Amino acid sequence: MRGRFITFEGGEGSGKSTHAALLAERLAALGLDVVRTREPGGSRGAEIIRHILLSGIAKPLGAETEAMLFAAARDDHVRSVILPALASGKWVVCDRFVDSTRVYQGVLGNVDPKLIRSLERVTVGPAMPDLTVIIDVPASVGLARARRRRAGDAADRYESEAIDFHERLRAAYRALAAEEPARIALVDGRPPRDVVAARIWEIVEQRLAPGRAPAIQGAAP
Ligand code: Z5A
Repeated sequence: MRGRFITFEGGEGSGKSTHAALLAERLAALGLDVVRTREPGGSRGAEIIRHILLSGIAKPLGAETEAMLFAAARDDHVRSVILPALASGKWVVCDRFVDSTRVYQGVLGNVDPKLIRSLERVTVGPAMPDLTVIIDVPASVGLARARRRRAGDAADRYESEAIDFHERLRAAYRALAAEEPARIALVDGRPPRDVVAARIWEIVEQRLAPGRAPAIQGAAP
């Protein structure tokens, strides 16, 4: 039986990595075999492209080229990690996926929606997420968390964008959630971590019933 595919989305510092890790642990505690991964990256080839993208050296080439680089990374990740895991019944929890391209390159970067859709068709194919959790926080909250976490290290290519960029990003994610309520759940990321984690777990239970999924033999009880 095919495993389930859950993605986390949201702005910088919203808590995606934190909650992807907590959810993966909780699913594993049920005896499910879970692969936790991220984008850009998650596979050998995609991690090389991640380095190029987050360093900012591709920014002068324009949003269209960046969209194609994210797509190239996704193609490698989907084929070499996500689809094989799902096919063997594993659950996959991924920090960012296709909605990041829709929002960052599509909405914020003004890349032609036709190109975004074509890239999606080629790279995602049958790997559309069963559930996407968008963690919603005001830009000021997310950026403050990200700043605290990096404690003096340099801001990356996206964190150094102006606050207005991050507010537009938030609005674009909220619009996506309204467009696709069957796949996407919007979760308020402002409360304390355990409150947000409990809300996410409630959504996962309601929509995907992990307790009734067959555990993979040999996985932890
Ligand atoms: N990108 C793109 O443009 N197009 C694409 O197709 C894809 C990506 C796939 C990846 O950056 C960048 O690539 C991303 C979009 C672009 N850029 N941005 N922005 P990344 O992977 O380096 O960074 P990120 O994805 O933005 O993640 P992040 O900055 O690491 O944030 P996060 O994962 O959402 O947050 P976190 O690490 O879980 O939490 C941040 C801190 O807040 C941390 O210290 C936590 O302990 C704390 N935290 C978490 N939750 C709470 C609560 N509830 N209360 C208080 N503190 C909390």
